[in-house]
Amino acid sequence: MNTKFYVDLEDLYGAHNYHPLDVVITKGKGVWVWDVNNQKYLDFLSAYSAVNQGHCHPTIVKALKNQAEKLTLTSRAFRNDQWPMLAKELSDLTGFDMVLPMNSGAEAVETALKAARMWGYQNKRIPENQAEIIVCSNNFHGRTITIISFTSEDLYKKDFGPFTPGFKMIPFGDIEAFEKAITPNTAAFLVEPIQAEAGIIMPPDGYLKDVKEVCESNNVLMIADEIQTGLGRTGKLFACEHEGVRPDVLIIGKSLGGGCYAVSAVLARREVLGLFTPGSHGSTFGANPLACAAAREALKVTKEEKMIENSAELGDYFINKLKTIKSRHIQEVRGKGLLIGIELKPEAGGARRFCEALEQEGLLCKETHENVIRFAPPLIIKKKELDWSFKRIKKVFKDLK
Ligand code: IF1
Repeated sequence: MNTKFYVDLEDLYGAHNYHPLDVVITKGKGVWVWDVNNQKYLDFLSAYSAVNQGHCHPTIVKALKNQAEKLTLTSRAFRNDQWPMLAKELSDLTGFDMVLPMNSGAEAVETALKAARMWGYQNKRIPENQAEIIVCSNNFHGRTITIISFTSEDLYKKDFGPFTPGFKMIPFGDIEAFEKAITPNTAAFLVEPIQAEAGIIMPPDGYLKDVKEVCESNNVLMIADEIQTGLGRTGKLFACEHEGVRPDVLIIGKSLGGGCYAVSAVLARREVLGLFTPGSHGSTFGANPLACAAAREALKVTKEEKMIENSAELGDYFINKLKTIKSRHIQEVRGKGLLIGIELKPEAGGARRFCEALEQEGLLCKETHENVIRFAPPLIIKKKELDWSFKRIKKVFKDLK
């Protein structure tokens, strides 16, 4: 079966809420994937950082298989023997007291927002239904109606109203705007330590530290969405650590499932997550044994195989190498660890054509917005594979007029 067969089938029966590159992948191993024509590509996106540990990581697959043959789903009506282990291991790894497990990233964000509002009412005595949560412009936190209620991107919200009230938007990186936006009814500030979807936007130095201080002095919770930046992507376990900051509430997802399964979680102190009572929140699949087995092994190999160190070291190496490319198309190369963006000049003709050219060279990347090419290979990538990729990137910048 060739590519066209699958593309036509997908376009006929599948909703068109995406515009994927026309490469039909059928197999993956480590940093490599193969399409239905047996063409081999290096995956330079890692499913938006959900495949940090590489495709079909052998011990994660093994953990999944073993668990699948034993027990897959109990719901939370009963207990299972995997969830308590994952909860403890996550707490040990991160230092947070408690964990609330969900499945998708958006669900975990929703959970964090609920936790923050509940904390606001019960702890801060905010009058009923008056809680405010501050967010940043150009944020990306998911696709539910509440989450798109506070997006600044029209495309994400057009025709999906009416929207959820209770959110206030300020510019990312502007600490004064944040201080000004706080009222006695402010429960929390929700922020990505690096705005990935917005184009790998880094905040000014010291921003997260200032945010944490302002939160503390105003009794406002700092919620960090590390769904994409967490678990090693930026060269630290969490991107907030680059500034020595521990948020009050931390949201993780994506590669928590080891690229095999949808697993997300909210982590916080007992004072916050301890407010949930039976019936106040839940999910049929949250903390299911398969998810927990995958996540446990995903965390284990992330640590044991030194993926975080690799991300820091090779990220630095690669960013510096990319900066040596001399091209009139390039505005800026920026990033942390293996979360890297090349911003093109407005007149470069858009990032999409560069991604299509890179695909021809065997490198799968994705544009973000008009003008940024995003590079986010699995964290297990080796120096020689980055050198291989660099050659192709350099060639594409030379070839494209
Ligand atoms: C898509 C983007 C990346 C996220 C942060 C929450 C979520 C995401 C910081 C929601 C999800 C994904 C969603 C996916 C594409 C991808 C994405 F371009 F859309 F923004 F990675 F940059 N917080 N990001 O990055 O997690 O519910 O999807 O599990 O929507 O196509 P989810």
